[in-house]
Amino acid sequence: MPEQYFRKKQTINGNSYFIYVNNEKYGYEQQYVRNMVQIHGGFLDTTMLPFNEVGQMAGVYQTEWSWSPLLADFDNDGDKDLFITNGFPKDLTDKDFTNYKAQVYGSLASDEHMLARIPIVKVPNYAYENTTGLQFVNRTKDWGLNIPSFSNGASFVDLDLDGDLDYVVNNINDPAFVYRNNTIEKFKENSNYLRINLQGETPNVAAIGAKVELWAKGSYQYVEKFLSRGYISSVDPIMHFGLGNISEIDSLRITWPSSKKVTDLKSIKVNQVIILKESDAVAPVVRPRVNKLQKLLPRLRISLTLRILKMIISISFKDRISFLTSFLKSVLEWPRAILMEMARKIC
Ligand SMILES: [Ca+2]
Ligand SMILES: [Ca+2]
Ligand SMILES: [Ca+2]
Repeated sequence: MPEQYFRKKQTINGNSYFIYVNNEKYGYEQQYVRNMVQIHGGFLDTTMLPFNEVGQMAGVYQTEWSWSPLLADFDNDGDKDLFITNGFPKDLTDKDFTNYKAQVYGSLASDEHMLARIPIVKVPNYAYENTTGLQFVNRTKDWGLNIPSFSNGASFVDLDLDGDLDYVVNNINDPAFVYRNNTIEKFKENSNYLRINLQGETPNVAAIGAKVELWAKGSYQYVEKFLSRGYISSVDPIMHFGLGNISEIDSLRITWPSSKKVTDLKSIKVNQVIILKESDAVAPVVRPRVNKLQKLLPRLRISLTLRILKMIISISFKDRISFLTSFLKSVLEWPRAILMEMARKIC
């Protein structure tokens, strides 16, 4: 979806009232033409919770016809920023064009005539700085991306090996962009980093799917190694962690994808590239799983007993009978797992 009001009206169809009503009636979600950001809702025990769509809250929902969204820590402050490529040499979604085509193509106008009249969308790509984890501010001009282009594939990689991620963009009908990142040069004291070169065992020598967890001064970063990103593109195989002004990493854990072995490191110096091999990893120490229900039950029993006694003391005899009846009814509606566990404890 375009950012400008005029272009929104130029490219987005009006909504049909009947389609809107029928979507509601038959349980379909309404369709919105804009970028979506789906946040994983986490797990409740082993059940995966629904995703939450936060594109508008994140402030990244309108970036024109977009191709490669790349999340990486470009300013080395510990959170992932977002770069998005866009552009369309022949914009077939333009409503003026589609209306014109419907009137003349096939009867009055030739292919050549129509092709020459398809509008172009040569607009700058977008750069967003992550400010609060889930919210972003537009840094397109500040970070030098304000150049109109037809951009598709893109990649981040530390080309000059100085510790910040540079940015390469493929363009149609123009030379590629190669952006040098000046973060380290300008803000050396607050741009610490750690880069990790994972070497897996055959056949997964690139350790695709490895999980890396990093703890440093109360902060936590988690990355899974996958190189295919954005639109038909691959990114730097060396994993990059920005660390701001943190001078030492407390601990680091790599969980290797093939063997499920782990590598644990403590007190790691920043501003370096470390090479880690799956052949040096060890089997993880398995800790007994704490049953949440077992932890909850004693508290639940005490709380319930106190509440029931308080209620019984404070009401009349007639009301006590009524209360106990309704209480027993409500107990029968508790989750089966809790009832079974309580019955097992009593027996
Ligand atoms: Ca950042
Ligand atoms: Ca660099
Ligand atoms: Ca640099």
